[in-house]
Amino acid sequence: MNTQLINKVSKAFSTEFNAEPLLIFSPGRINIIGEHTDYNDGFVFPAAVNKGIVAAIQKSDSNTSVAYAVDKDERIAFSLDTLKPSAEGRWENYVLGVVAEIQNRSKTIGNFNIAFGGDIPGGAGMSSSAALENSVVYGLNELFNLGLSKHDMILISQKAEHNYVGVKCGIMDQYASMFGIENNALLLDCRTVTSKPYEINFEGHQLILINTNVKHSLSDSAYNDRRSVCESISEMLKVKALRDTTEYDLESIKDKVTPENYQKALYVIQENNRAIQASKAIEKGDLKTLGELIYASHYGLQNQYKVSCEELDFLVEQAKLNGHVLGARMMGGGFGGCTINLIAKSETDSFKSFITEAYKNRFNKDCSIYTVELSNGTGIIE
Ligand code: GAF
Repeated sequence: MNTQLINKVSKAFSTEFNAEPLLIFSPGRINIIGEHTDYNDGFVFPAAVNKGIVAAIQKSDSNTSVAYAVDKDERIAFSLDTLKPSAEGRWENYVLGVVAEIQNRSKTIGNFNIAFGGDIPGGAGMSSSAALENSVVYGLNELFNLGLSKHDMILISQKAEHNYVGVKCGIMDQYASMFGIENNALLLDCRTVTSKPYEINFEGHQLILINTNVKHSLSDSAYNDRRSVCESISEMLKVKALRDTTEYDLESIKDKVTPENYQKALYVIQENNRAIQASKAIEKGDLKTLGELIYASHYGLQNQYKVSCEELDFLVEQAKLNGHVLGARMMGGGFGGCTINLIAKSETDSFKSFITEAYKNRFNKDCSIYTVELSNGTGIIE
């Protein structure tokens, strides 16, 4: 865990509020495969990582509550009786949304102060938002003895994102961040919201992330748009979600949907199958197949689901050409953020130099490269 970050947030809280806080760590996540399948009730394969949000929280005697974003040095005071979303794109919506959703469940909380900071690069697609939401709900549950289960908490976080942030996200990010297990990825069934852990120990290989350091602005509206396309096709097929259908069934309505939307639904069906196949490949230690599935996922996201961008495509194309990367793909919602790469450990250093230079030459911009450890989910920092 990042002790520097913990000390920074803890100190900022004490200085700001003159009290001793409860400290929570809530991780970000990676996703090996299964992208845009979660809101289709399908399978995803995420893992919590050792980067995330540290929140310091404590009850307050005041008649307002205060949230302090340490990294931005911004604070807001709010009344628990008159909650409403702030302007679009504001960080406080993640906090206010969680409080509002707790109240919607007829749970009572008193005033509180919270300070938080993080070490997930903004826009990296590693879900700092779910980490923040989870840290808030977890902290409030502890402070006010709300009796919420971890499942209740992730549903509250997800609803906060829907209703206060305006992104109709699935459950993957909140789940991975809350339920992560050290050294494991979780094959999550987003219908039953239950998962099976897989120990990740790739013989001689590792996962690395390459951040494009771009975040194209259409991402939130495009996300909601994809979700409604999937829902309308499910309706046409008279199924609850695309998880319940097959390529064969989809073919039967081919002339009733646009070619673009047909491809989007086809992508979801295929990606859902890839996530399951990937879990089998991992079980068998078949990294070659896993890598091929990862590349196929990217091509689907790029050409069928159309949520990639030039920078992500470039990184994947270069990884493929390089020959030592078994699999690479964009990760998360898309339109920027990171690629995830399955690479031979012995080749990592030379690949890093190669891709750094190639990216700089192509976009006149730096990419950033991270290795992450798979870690436990949201919890109290002792
Ligand atoms: C974002 C969402 F928050 C997730 O629910 C998921 O849909 C992901 O995009 C795409 O797989 O991270």
